[in-house]
Amino acid sequence: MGKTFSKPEALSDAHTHYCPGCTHGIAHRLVAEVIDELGIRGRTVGIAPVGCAVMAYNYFSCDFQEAAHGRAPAMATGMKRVRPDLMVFTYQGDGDLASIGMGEIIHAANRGEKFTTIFINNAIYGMTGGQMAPTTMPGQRATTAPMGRDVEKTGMPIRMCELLSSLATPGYVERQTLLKPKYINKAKKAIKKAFEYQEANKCFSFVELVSTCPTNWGMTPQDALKWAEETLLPYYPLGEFKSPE
Ligand SMILES: Cc1ncc(C[n+]2csc(CCOP(=O)(O)OP(=O)(O)O)c2C)c(N)n1
Ligand code: SF4
Repeated sequence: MGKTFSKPEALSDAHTHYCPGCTHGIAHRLVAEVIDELGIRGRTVGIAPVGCAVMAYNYFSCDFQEAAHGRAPAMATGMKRVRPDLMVFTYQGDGDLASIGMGEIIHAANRGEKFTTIFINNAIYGMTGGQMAPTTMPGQRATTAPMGRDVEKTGMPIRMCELLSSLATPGYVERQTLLKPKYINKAKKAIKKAFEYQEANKCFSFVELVSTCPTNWGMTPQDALKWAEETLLPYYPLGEFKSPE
């Protein structure tokens, strides 16, 4: 009997620690499928964030490094400059990338560093228990905003794709989501494109994936998908924001 479904080689046999309904696992799988399809596992290095994906190095079966909080783009810069033959990607949450590491990502993108960033936007700090992130929606409750995000005091949520695509340096910037199969297919295409631009030595490449955190949103996995589609997608529109072509 033919095999119709299997685990990508670029994923290890480890069971993940992600909560039920969390989309980190889907994002891992898509990245691993792309690594397999491009045949680059032996020369790919991932850089894990601080956040729920901190143990990504256990879940992928390619080389991995762990960066200090928000510093993955700096580590990727060094690695890619010293070994341009490697395929280097960072995998970062919104607290890690858009708050603590905001300076790192803006400057790496503006320098046009030729690595790929996978940005998981779940509108909250997941690992540490649901604090407000720069991406938290107006009125969305967080442990540090128990009455909901007050935009008078904290400003509006930061849209990373819009921000990065405003830089004059050429780059590839796309936002997709993992909320439904139809979106997941598009997310994989974007991830593949990002790796292909890196392989062609074209530009910095950035894929944002609008994701869920049912645990810290205080929702069931089903309600989290619905809430994200109704609330996050109108504010975080999907599509390609910038391409080097
Ligand atoms: C400099 C620094 N600040 C804060 C922390 C604590 N910390 C660890 S994980 C985390 C939240 C990460 O959230 P996010 O990046 O959104 O990823 P998620 O867990 O949601 O996937 C924080 C604040 C830290 N380790 N180092
Ligand atoms: S806390 Fe949120 S982001 Fe972290 S594993 Fe659980 S659902 Fe996923």
